[in-house]
Amino acid sequence: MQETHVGIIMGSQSDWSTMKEAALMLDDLGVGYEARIVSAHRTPDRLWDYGKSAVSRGLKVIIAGAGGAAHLPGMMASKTRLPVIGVPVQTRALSGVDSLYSIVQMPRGFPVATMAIGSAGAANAGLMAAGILALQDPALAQRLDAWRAALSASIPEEPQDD
Ligand code: RP5
Repeated sequence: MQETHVGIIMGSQSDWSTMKEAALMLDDLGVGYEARIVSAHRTPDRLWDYGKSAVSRGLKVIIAGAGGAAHLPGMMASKTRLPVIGVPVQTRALSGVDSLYSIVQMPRGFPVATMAIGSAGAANAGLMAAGILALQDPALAQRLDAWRAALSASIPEEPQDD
């Protein structure tokens, strides 16, 4: 059975359609993960417990997605020394710029590796987590190299008419 090395957390059920992109990427690359709803505002005790136990439970990277006043990635980074990759979820009111600004402007000492807004950011978060784990996992490094090569090979040299 795959060990669970990545924690995918999100502020709400409504974030899952975005954060699923990270999960699908990890599925493709054969990386074990768990997905949990952990809200900085609605379930602060859950956030606290998750951050406190992350290292001892064997997690190595946390991907945290949230929208709007997106405090989850930063709060998680303040609670664990594990690398935290932040995904700004696209909001309706401000198109995710609010999420991006909330996540990216961390004070010195508590970094969050902030991805692009929305599903591309979530997919890249999966790739980033895999890249971190691949530093210590040669088989995963090979799978990641193969994934990247396949993506490159799929890009045609010349544009086609629609
Ligand atoms: C944030 O508020 C969540 O991360 C979500 O992106 C946003 C809206 O949440 P819901 O009202 O859809 O539950 O905490």
